Amino acid sequence: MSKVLVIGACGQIGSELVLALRERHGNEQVWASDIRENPGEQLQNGPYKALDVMDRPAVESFIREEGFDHVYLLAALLSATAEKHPELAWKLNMEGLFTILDLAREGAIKRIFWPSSIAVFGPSTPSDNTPQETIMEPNTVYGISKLAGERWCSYYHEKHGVDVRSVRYPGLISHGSLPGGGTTDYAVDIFYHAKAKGNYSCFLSEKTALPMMYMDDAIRATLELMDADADKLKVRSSYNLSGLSFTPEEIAREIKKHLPDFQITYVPDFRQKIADSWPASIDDSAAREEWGWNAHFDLPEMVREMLQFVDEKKLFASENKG
Ligand code: AKB
Repeated sequence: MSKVLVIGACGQIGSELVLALRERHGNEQVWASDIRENPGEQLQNGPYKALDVMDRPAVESFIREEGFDHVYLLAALLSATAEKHPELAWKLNMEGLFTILDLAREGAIKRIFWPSSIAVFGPSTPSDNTPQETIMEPNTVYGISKLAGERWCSYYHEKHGVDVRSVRYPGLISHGSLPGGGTTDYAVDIFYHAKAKGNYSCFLSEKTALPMMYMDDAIRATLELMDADADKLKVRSSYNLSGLSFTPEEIAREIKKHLPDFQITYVPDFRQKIADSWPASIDDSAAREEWGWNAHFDLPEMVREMLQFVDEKKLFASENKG
């Protein structure tokens, strides 16, 4: 049984990953950590530490004191928020990574998971079935930080033998928590609005195809990669990962099969330009060949589950908070 730390545990991925890890390793073995003082109800079933990932001395002394086998470093500013706060995004997305890579180099952590994103690709990347290795010229702050992070992961692995593993997550769709600052958030938002109000004003245009994935698949991918034999893994930057690919128009059509009165309108904002710079679909054959990756959820199944489980009261609660 491994002792595990998840940094950024209160976010969209973290809140579900912690629960999955606690089921595997036991609640007491899996520490959740985030900048918030209190983790909220969902993560109360195990230990929690309030930590600012940019406070290197605090992170170092906590990890050295507790001693962790595996650290999942999820804290980051996503693409849309990062464009509004470029300096903070660069600082947050890079500093925590260096702290964790250095601790692993010194032997204080055995294995790291650090997420990259389809944002590492840019307008000059081939957009359909984007290969694992291709032109990478991201033009967003978030994408630049993720690409730099990938290069550092690969460097620490080659030079210092650090066992760091990563996937390039597509847009993630889940019902556990509301989205937070991404360009692909529309594909989560749409379900809350469909259930609560019967209509949705989409900030991307109807034909914008993007790679997406249902959270169950994303959690499984993360755990499978962390379980894989180290000698099978040839990619130590980050693996392409594919689940679904659809446009706002296509997901709206699927939702209408369940909610025939649902209406969608399109009012693209600054996030359209970010989305236009990203691939439409991803070739994940390296992940399939090297560690047996295979997505399970298709669009109809994902939409069915989301409409079943999304709690639209969360939307009203977040609107009332302002
Ligand atoms: C975002 O939209 O910023 C993220 C991502 C694709 O990494 N969901």
